[in-house]
Amino acid sequence: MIREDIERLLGEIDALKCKTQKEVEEARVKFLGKKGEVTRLFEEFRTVAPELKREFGKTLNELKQTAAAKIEELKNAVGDEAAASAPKQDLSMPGDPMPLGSRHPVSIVRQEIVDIFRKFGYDVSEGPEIEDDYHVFEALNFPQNHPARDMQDTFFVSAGHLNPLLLRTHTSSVQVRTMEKMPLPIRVICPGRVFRNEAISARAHCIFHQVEGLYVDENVTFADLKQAILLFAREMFGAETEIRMRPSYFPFTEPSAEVDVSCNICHGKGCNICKGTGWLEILGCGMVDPNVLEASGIDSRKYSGFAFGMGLERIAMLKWRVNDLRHYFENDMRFLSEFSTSTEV
Ligand code: 2U9
Repeated sequence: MIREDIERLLGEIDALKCKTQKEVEEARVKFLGKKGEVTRLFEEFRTVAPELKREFGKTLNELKQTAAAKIEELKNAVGDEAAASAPKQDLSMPGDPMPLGSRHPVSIVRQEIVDIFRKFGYDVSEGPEIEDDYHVFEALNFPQNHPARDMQDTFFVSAGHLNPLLLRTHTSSVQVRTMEKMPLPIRVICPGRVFRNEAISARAHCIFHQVEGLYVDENVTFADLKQAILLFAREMFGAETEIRMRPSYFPFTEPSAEVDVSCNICHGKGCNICKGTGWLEILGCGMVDPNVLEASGIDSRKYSGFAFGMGLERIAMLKWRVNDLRHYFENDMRFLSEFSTSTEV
């Protein structure tokens, strides 16, 4: 009885054909599953007379191995059939092109300014956005009662002690750190993000970007400052550009000035960008106050310096005639994709 069953099953297994993985699995269950035919024969084997056990044991094991091998063979073959019937792919076809992004207008302007000053021999330095009161205010000659030191104007990270931590309100702190650790002469520009506690509007934001510059050496004069700013303005806004300086006040420079460039839209005739004046304000500057040099350990009788600072959003607004500062922070793709330039990678 068991002998006939083994022979019948060997014939069935040999003739087995499957088209799908599902059919292979059904065949596996039929022969080798817990209640499958081969498994059932192993149970029947227990009742075989002892003198026949050796012979049947061997053939039963062979049957099990044959079934397992056949199932494995079918599993692989059916897999191949599925792959063969899959749609043909041409792997040499070019991929779908990915649209190139464009650089943010503030990054474009920063890069232009950095490139100009590098050409003039300036190093570039960056520093921490979370700073201490000393490097943002104290070392820069801000009096104790200056409004910038107020919670209304500055974001404090920690308060209640002598040198609280705060979000820097200008990148001048990077120049202070440069003066503390670098040998003279110093020629450095410091691009970076700054924070002021301002209500957000078309003309003000609580975050913006600056590039500040500092030059300290023996015999640095206001004439050097004026020439540096003129050369910068002509590189940045065109060779015909003129500058004018108006007296101003900053705690860290004396004397101080605000700088306008001639309007390159109306060339002095007066337009709505320059509000009919023929001039556009682009930066502030001045001779570094001797107190500021001394605070960082520089002898103000031997050395002098000039410094300047500009807001990048403002320069970008003039360059592309953007009328609302908030566009720079909203990441609206319709706005950002206007600024593709040849400098992109
Ligand atoms: C040191 C000494 C002096 C940096 C300067 C300005 C003038 C200035 C404003 C422009 C527009 C800030 O972004 S803005 O609001 N900046 O007018 N900044 S002089 O003077 C320094 C810096 C560092 C050690």
